Amino acid sequence: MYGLVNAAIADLAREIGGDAAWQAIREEAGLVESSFVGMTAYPDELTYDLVAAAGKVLQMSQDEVLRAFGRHWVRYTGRKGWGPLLEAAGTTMPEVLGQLDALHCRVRLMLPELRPPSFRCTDVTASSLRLRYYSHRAGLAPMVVGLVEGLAELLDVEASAEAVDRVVDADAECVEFLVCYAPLRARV
Ligand code: 1MF
Repeated sequence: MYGLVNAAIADLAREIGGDAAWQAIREEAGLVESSFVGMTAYPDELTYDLVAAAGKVLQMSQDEVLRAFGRHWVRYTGRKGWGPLLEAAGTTMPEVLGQLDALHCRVRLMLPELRPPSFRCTDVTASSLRLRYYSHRAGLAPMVVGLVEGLAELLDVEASAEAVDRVVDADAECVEFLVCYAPLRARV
């Protein structure tokens, strides 16, 4: 994945456990690099190794690391200048979630090696929707729960996501989430 992802993991680790924790994670993952170039593509294995090492060092389960990472990703990319990209996607949960593929298309114009997941919304009501997540990568679904929580923070609404169905392949994954959010108010 692009270096921005690994840099966000490093930033999260430092936020939780300080620089000592990040150095321990680097060592545990056998990482040679001391920093990442945001727009350079790194092997996915590196990211998986970092998540595993972070779990060990920070004494969190893989699911907890992935969920914390998802939440952090929205904050971190916002801080790094990508906030407007997300803000342009909409102002409500269903709007933003429905625009994620278009958003990734735009990023892909700059980063041809991007392999973004695909998100599809169905059964949209004023307070819930079903979100299908199709990924080229296996095992990252807990991250989506955090991404939804991060978006909720950004949009200043209450929201939650819970996996309700999944189909897993060796190298791909499709998970359906039930996403609940504070009821949308009719616009005046
Ligand atoms: O293939 C990739 O390298 C890749 C990297 C990041 C694919 C997707 C993503 C973003 N995605 C991370 C989890 C992927 C899990 C999976 O593969 O199943 C999160 C997608 C997402 C979901 C909900 C809400 C917001 C989301 O992300 C918004 C977003 C997406 C991409 C970027 C920023 C915000 C982005 C921006 C610049 C990048 C890379 C990604 O790289 C640069 C470019 C120029 C200068 C510096 C960095």
